[in-house]
Amino acid sequence: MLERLYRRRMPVDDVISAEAAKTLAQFTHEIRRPIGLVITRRGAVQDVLVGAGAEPSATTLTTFRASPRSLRGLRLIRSQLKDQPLTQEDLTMLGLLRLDMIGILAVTSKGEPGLLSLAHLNPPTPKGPLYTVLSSTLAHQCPVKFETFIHELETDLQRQSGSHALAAKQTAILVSASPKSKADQEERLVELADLASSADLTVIDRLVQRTQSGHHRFQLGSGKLKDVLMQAMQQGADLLIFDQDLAPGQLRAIAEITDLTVIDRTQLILDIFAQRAHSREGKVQVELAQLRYLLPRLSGQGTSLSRLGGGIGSRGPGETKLETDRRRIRERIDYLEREIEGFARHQDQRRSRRVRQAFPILSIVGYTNAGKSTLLNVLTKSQVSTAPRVFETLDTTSRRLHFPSGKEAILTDTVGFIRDLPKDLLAAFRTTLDEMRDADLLLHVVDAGTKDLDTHIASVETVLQSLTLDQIPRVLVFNKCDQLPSGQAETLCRRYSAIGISSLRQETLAPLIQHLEERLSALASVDGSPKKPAV
Ligand SMILES: Nc1nc2c(ncn2[C@@H]2O[C@H](COP(=O)(O)OP(=O)(O)OP(=O)(O)O)[C@@H](O)[C@H]2O)c(=O)[nH]1
Ligand SMILES: [Mg+2]
Repeated sequence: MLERLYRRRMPVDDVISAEAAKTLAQFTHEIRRPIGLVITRRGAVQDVLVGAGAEPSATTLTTFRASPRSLRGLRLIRSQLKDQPLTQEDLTMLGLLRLDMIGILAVTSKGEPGLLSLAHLNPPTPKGPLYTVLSSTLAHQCPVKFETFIHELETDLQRQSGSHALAAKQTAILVSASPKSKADQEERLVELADLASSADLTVIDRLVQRTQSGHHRFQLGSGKLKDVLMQAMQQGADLLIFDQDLAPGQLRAIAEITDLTVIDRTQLILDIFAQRAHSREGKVQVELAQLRYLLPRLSGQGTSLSRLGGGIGSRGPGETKLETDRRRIRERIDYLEREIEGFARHQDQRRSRRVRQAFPILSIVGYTNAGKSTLLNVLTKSQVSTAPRVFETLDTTSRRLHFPSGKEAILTDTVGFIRDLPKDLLAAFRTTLDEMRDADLLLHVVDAGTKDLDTHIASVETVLQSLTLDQIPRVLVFNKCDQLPSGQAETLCRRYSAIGISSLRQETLAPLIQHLEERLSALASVDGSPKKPAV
């Protein structure tokens, strides 16, 4: 019986043809249940959904994908036995699925088509309403010329997004949902915003939600999540970034209800690493971490693979490989692991060469953006790239350091740390981080001006411990002291037993250089190691 609904193609300018409305009303009357018609722009019925609970979803409609800048190309007209207006749920569905239109057709007690209520989305604006509800009319008197109408609406949508396109940057909304206090969460979002801008994204909004613990399905309640998604759509955001790690199941559940790209902090960090990796070793390590992250998140059918795998902009060395299936990903992981073992062997040879050179080794470690590379540059007159963004450096650089006394040492700079460093990334960067094992002394560089001084210090300590590098003697160096009010740097340094410097000002470095030389001499005389005669 329902086949009759499928067979007929409607004129493209009818929201629903008088004939289809009649058939729909008749069937609804007979089976006493609502029926939904999913209709394409060409007027064909793509799907018939029977029953009150039957709803289309982002995954069932994947043949028609929608972006924040376009509509889905499908409209939903649902019959209803009672004469009721469009509900909030209908309007949420309109927004989340980016349907061309949603409509409710009331069915009279005689089984004839009654009033038709329609709603459509508006072009995104920061404050304006997301949708417009049109006044109801009888189905055959509906004044909307559908094809013309939808063409104009899409033109408006694209014009709106034109301004975004000029900026050539993707836009993101940051979301935090956890039982922690709002203040704590907001503070973490400051760092997430740094990460986002470091990935070349423009952050257009931040949303914080204090949850009871245990929103297992979506990280936050489903009603709230839908609100957040609707806001994101309204503002024309390209992606939503959660500060909390999303479990594979959560990501899948979210992908069911929206086309919007939703990622978590870990994936953002992986994406930044992918953008920054230049050396072969760096690229391999990042790809390995990306694939390990991806593997448990494949949904099986692979439909959402491209949406999850590509990260923000489908960038990175793993990009094309991410389209392959699970087995091939496993093989690739094995292959990359072997390649990394090769790097490790090569590294051993490099190391033993350096040890033969018999210079003491100083390794700079610290939170990302603390000024590590700047310090290496100024101490060794080098030109390692520095930038006011996180994870500028991924590879290890070693340079000769000449002390005023004429003695020499090797100074190395490497990848920075961050709190909750993704464990896959830490594991993948083992070979890079292992270079620090040879250090005689670690220079722990801290941005003295940061508000989260203690968190930064503790995060670095945690990473050092997890790499079992915490046995190596350490010097705490407070950098960027030029940014502190006078006197404060001294107080801080005293409190933490640190040495204060500003890497941008050569003249502030003398005490540090002197301290390093003394420490190295002391170390050499303590262990009496013949391999470090230079100091
Ligand atoms: N005001 C001030 N800025 C500094 C100082 N040292 C470094 N910077 C700036 O801080 C930013 C980060 O410096 P980098 O040397 O790239 O930091 P990093 O620790 O190597 O960062 P990653 O490699 O990303 O982990 C750059 O914009 C530097 O110019 C300093 O002493 N004072
Ligand atoms: Mg650096």
